[in-house]
Amino acid sequence: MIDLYYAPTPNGWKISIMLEETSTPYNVIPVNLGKGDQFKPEFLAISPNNRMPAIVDHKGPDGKQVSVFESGAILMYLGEKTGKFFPQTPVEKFRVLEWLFWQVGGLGPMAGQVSHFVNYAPNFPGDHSYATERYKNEYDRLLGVMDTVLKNREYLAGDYSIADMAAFPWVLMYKRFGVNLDAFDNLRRWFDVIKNRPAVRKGIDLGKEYINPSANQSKESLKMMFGQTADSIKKAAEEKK
Ligand SMILES: N[C@@H](CCC(=O)N[C@@H](CS)C(=O)NCC(=O)O)C(=O)O
Repeated sequence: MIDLYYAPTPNGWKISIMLEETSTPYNVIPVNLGKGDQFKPEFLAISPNNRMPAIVDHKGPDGKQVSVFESGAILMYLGEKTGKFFPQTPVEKFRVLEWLFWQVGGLGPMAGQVSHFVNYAPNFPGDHSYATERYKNEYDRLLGVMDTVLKNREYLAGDYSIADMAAFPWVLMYKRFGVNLDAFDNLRRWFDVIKNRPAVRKGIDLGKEYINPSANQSKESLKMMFGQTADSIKKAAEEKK
């Protein structure tokens, strides 16, 4: 059995989708980010970056327990464990890895910044227009990269793979970022096909009941999420002991 440390956000959905796609049995351990569960010492022992998702596989390689943090690493782990959606032949494997790394190093962080400046920064004083525009443009550029590639391929790396599962949740959020997909016909086709996969729908629905938008915008939550420093994490972890 796999324990999934989870909150219903794009990074969490990548893993719930993969677990559903591969019919892997799992047990959800909710991580309430607005309440600071990510600073609990027992969580930091698994995920030292105080971010979810993370997993613990009680029957890892050689039957031993293993934990994995970082969504890209978790997708690779599950792909290797199940033998699904992550081809192991050299050329196909690196096609998938190109797009997986593109997502975890580019699309995810840039979309995360769009989300921050569109949805959260207005709670803080100052003019955020330069940063908002900068990240919206970069998100748009990255959507354009996908659209171009998807002109000649059904999925990012050829066949449906962990690379698509990584990218999809960050496209799913486009409306919340004040963006539309009108200029991207190929991306739209890809998006609609993936959105209608039953396992994707199940993965995205996981933990819907934990979403509490007003709690996310409370003063305490905002400070918890966006006021983090090395020192504040140490203090929060001490308090959670
Ligand atoms: N690079 C990480 C990013 C994970 C991440 O940013 N998770 C967010 C939620 S989407 C989180 O746990 N935030 C907690 C916090 O900011 O304290 C991954 O891909 O797993």
